[in-house]
Amino acid sequence: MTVSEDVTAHSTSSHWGTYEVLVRGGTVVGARPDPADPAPSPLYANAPAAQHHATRIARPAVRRRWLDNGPGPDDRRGHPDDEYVEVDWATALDLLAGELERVRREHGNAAIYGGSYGWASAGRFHHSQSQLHRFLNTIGGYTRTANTYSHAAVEVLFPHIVGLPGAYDLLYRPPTWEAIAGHTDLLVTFGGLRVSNTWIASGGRAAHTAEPDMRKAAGRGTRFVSFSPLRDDTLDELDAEWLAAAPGTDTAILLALIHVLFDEGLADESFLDRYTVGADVLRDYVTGASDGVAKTPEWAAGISGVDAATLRDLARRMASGRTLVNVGWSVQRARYGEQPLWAGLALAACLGQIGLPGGGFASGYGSMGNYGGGATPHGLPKLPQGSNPVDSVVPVARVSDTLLRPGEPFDFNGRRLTYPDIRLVYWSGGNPFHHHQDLRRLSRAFGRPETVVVHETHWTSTARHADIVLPSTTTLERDDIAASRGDLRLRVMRRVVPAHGEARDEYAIFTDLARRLGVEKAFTEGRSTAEWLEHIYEEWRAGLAEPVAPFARFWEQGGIDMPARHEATALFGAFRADPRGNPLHTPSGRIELFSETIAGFGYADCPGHPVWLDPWEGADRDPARKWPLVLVANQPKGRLHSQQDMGAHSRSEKIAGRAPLRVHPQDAAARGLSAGDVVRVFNDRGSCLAGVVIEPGIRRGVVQLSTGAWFDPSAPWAASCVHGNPNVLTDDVGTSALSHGCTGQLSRVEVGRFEGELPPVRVFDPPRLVAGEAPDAS
Ligand SMILES: Nc1nc2c(c(=O)[nH]1)N[C@H]1C(S)=C(S)[C@@H](COP(=O)(O)OP(=O)(O)OC[C@H]3O[C@@H](n4cnc5c(=O)[nH]c(N)nc54)[C@H](O)[C@@H]3O)O[C@H]1N2
Ligand SMILES: Nc1nc2c(c(=O)[nH]1)N[C@H]1C(S)=C(S)[C@@H](COP(=O)(O)OP(=O)(O)OC[C@H]3O[C@@H](n4cnc5c(=O)[nH]c(N)nc54)[C@H](O)[C@@H]3O)O[C@H]1N2
Ligand SMILES: [Mo]
Repeated sequence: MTVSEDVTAHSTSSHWGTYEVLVRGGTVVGARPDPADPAPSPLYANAPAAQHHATRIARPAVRRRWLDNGPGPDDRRGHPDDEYVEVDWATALDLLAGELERVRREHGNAAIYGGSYGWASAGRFHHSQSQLHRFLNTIGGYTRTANTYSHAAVEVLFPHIVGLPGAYDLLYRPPTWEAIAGHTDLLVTFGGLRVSNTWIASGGRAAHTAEPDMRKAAGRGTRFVSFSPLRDDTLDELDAEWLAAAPGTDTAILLALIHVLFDEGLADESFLDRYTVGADVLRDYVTGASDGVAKTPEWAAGISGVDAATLRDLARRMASGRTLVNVGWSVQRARYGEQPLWAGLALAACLGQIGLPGGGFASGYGSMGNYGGGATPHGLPKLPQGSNPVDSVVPVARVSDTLLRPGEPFDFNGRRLTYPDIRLVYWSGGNPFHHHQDLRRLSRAFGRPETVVVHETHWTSTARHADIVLPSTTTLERDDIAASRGDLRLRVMRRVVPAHGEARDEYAIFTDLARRLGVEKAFTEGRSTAEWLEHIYEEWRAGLAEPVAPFARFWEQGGIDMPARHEATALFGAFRADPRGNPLHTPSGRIELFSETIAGFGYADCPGHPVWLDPWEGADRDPARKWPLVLVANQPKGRLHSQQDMGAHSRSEKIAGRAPLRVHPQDAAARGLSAGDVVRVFNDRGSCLAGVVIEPGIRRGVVQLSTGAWFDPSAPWAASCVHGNPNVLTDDVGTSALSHGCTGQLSRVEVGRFEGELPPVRVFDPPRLVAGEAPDAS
């Protein structure tokens, strides 16, 4: 569409939704929301600066030290002054193919760490991880990773206690917002309903519907209670009751609510008898019969800071109408993160409304844009990844342990596994130097392998830890198909600008590598990109019950509306209607409030029923140095994770170029801090700089620094990260031996004004690049 004489507008798609980019002469000069989106996310405004930024990778590059010394451990990986030699594609791919060949021959395919966790970009075909996994499977497999950073505890715990597919239904087919508006009297959420998080859905959503849906539910009379350290975790218009509990104490609150239900005869005993096992164990625990500690509201008040009368009253209100309990993903992204999930399900079971429309338990409202947006009975077009012949797996958030502890055994979900001996790390479409905990430890871990390979669009901190860096195109530079799970529309994403520098599509890169390794045909199946797009679409279309347009028409039209959507059935409705005929796939066929399986694992950090475990005990409660503030490292509202951090919208939130740190006025006053000050946030693990924002709507004693500022270790005398990445402060420990989920949400810190000369942020400058000659073959 022509906007002015020389500017055209093009629709594109991203994890933060569809939007339009404005292009002049092959350059993105602007962006604007999709006019059809009822509540567009402001993140589109990051695209223009990011697309042509100085940190775009223009040519393949090889770390000087790796070129000179050959493969091997190197503690200098990630050093801000390291030099990269730019080489041509043939040279880079020859080097990489030779190295993959060597590692496979000398150490076997399990020595390749190929999990490559990360969000990459929207697009069903050029999806980085699918491309990488398909390629690695074609050459004999790799060490993969299990589960996600988002909600590993949900993924591992729920199959035990509600079975499969119940656990998937809980994640992907919860009550719709429409069902909530129609049936739910009270939605009690732990971890808020953060609107900025609903801007995101993996693969992008055709329209942002969560915020208008929340408003609609409020308008139809649904009341909201939000347990959260941040007031703005719920939209003002919801008029939610904000209960600013101490972070990490949700389980104590949930147990106290259960205590009231048992104590006052409000628990639905017939539901517990008919649909659950272990209610007696749970009762003995909350009343204190089994451990001498009654989990009363007074007990929980002492732990959480929410007063007992409020909790008692809330339990009664929950029992008096249709109630939905939501435990947001953030709450499980902390030590013992399985417990609030299990306790939340147990509370919903005691209320007896699981399986009723708009009632029961959920985990994900306010965490992702498509949660509650309805489900579709069919999947999405996708690139087949083949199968991995190597049986080597590690929990995704144990990446540093994997690299630092080869050969060491560890427990994981009832299995005893051993960390593989990784020689080559291959990452494409993720930024572990944004996403993982204790980044200084991760940096040491990345010093261990012999070779690190990264495909990236930009010189992220992860790319700067790599020996071989290959430039990938962005979504604006290639044709693709976009949609997220449960989406309303499958969209065409057309290429709108030429590739930056010599950047290439992942598919082209892997095709050339596969050719060098003698497996081109197996990788490509003889198809070009255009043929693959048509193929995956037609494969998908063939599986649909209703007819949709053939590929040519889909492409021509720019998209199709998604066929048949599921009837809004209640989650676990069939089980409720006939528990014998439709048992859950758990050992008992019921909801397990006590799990013999989990108890049998013998994990002190995740016993056989929900329990209160203090997340700080033995962790950050160093008696000698009590860190007084709890740091909440939640999702950034200015961008998706670390993506497009140099974009206009993301930068507009920074203070003196640093990530914003929100501080309660009294905590600020106690430290002599004012708005706009640059501070050092620190603990035993590291420190980062940040800019102060005074925020009355935060629980006292809590500070908030969202994730995703690009990790900048260029001035270690000032701070481990001068830009404000909270993962220099977080503890690299899993939720428990059950799921080993990410615990990055919470840590303990102190904050003080930064004194001295403020070091510049250097991470938005490219690294030292020199033009290379092809290395000699010797
Ligand atoms: N402290 C703390 N840490 C956390 C969390 C937390 O709550 N607290 N949350 C965690 C969660 S839930 C998640 S999901 C993770 C997210 O962590 P990541 O998913 O790793 O973060 P992203 O910044 O999205 O990284 C994606 C990378 O892919 C690159 N990319 C984009 N398109 C392409 C492409 O086409 N090809 C290639 N090769 N690369 C591309 C981008 O430039 C970017 O660097 O962070 C986790 N980390
Ligand atoms: N804009 C934007 N949206 C995103 C993302 C992004 O990077 N940017 N990332 C996406 C991804 S990959 C994921 S997995 C989801 C994650 O979705 P969530 O995990 O739900 O999101 P968070 O923002 O990490 O946390 C939500 C809120 O939980 C509260 N909270 C933290 N700790 C506690 C606690 O102990 N108890 C209680 N009751 N509340 C607590 C915090 O105040 C925080 O704002 O977000 C998605 N949405
Ligand atoms: Mo996530």
